[in-house]
Amino acid sequence: MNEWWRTAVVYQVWPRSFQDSDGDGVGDLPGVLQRLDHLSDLGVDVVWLSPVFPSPQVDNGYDVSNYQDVDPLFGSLADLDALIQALHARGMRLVLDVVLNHTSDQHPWFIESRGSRESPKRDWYWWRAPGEVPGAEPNAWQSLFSGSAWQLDDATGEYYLHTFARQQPDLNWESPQVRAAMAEMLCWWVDRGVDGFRLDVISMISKAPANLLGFGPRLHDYLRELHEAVFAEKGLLTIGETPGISVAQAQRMTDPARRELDLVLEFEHVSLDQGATKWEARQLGLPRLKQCFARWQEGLAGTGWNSLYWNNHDQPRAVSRFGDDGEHRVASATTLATVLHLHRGTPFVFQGEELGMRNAGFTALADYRDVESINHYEAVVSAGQAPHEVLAALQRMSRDNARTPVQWDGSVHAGFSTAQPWIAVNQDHVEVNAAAQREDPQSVLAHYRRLIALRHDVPAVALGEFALLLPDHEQVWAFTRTHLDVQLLVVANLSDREVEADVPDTGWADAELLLGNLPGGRGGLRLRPWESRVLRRTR
Ligand code: TEU
Repeated sequence: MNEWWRTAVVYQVWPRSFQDSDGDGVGDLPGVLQRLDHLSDLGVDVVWLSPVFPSPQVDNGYDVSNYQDVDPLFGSLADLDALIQALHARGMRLVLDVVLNHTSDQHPWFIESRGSRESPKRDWYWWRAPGEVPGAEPNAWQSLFSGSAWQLDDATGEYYLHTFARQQPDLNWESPQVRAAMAEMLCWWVDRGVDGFRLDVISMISKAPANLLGFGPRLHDYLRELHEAVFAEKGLLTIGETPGISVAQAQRMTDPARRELDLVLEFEHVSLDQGATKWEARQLGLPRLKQCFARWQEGLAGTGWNSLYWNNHDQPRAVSRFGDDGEHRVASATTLATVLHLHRGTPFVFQGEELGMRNAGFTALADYRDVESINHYEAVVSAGQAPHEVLAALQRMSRDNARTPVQWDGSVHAGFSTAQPWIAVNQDHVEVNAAAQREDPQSVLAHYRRLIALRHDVPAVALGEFALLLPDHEQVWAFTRTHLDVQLLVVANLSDREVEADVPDTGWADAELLLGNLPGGRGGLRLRPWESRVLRRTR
């Protein structure tokens, strides 16, 4: 089996904020084409493109109204073909982000389905009669985007299920016709030349009675069916988004012998700083974070494969969340990157992460565009929570933190657009931008370039066995990677105080320094604030 993606690095483009080419303030596909040098200079192997399909854009394209075209907002099908070709010409691959769990309520399938109770597409979605109390929702399921997960539809007096916004009705995968339509659509894209798929909330396609997180009884059957019909023996990369997945489930889903998916995106490490919901803050603590990573490393060491990420379009910026985005912005962004990329698995870089971009810093509700954030604000403020508290939670956790335009240079719209962008550019773009970093060997960008090259050049980085050291240390993140006769030691200071990384075996003091994130320094295992080092020795 050709598991080429085990040594690859994936870069996520969220097109709305990547590069605008036509001056409407919204990023587009010709814009992505203009910026390919940035991606090849970085050295990434795969581009994951967030949805560009026709969509009312209620959830920025994760509400699809036609799976087989491109929204004019982003360009045309010809632009997408050109992007696939241009990436291939540079030795990169394209992974398309497809949303199979739900459609837009403007998709012709849903329009037909909602038309009458007798519609041939009625069972393509989840329609239910009102509950026992007249007019009441069929059950208490809550949408992940606030409020009930059931929406009463006046046309037929029944409710439909929507795990996300009410404009995103869930498809009923129990219908063989739905599964066939999806497989056919995916094959159409494979024939067009795409190299794989990121499958949005794929774990939700089989519903379980207990909750809305999915992982229902037929999930594995559905995945195997897709594998057989679409993925098998084509050398594609399949990445399943699976909120709430356990190590054991991930092992099953990514075991090559089971023929389901190549990778899954787990959520545990980005949930540790949350309470009952993402809006509630909880003390993180380094030991919990690194032990979580270690558990996933161990769990998928023999069978399956890990995905490694800090960021995507749904998460706040890593440097603001796990690092220090003030005085130590560069050092903490590069140390977070080192730690992540030196684990075993396939690393993901989200646009702007390679520049050390910070959270948006929005202070008013009017700054936000994200449906989840706005729904949350409205729901909890009308239930009595103080607006300033809600704004503080949004500032910390809103998905819009990741969605401000990529900062290409220090000009008025950061080189993203000639017009006012659809969402405000971060004020710090004057200082934090790609142009300022490109030629600077100490920049965050240069560090990402080195990390990606290291994965390609040093087999121990991609493949080596993992062992966590100092699991309870509050400041130091240390681990080894061992491959044949080569051993790497990663030591990182995740704090703003100097520290000695007292790893058990002292023989490391005079090992070769493969990569550091700060210039100069005393060498050895004494680490300055947010300093990290990768050492190599031969056994
Ligand atoms: O996200 C699914 C998901 O469960 C979360 O990432 C969720 O958006 C977040 O935790 C909310 O707090 C996927 C997409 O990545 C996201 O952008 C979409 O909004 C969502 O599915 C619906 O398609």
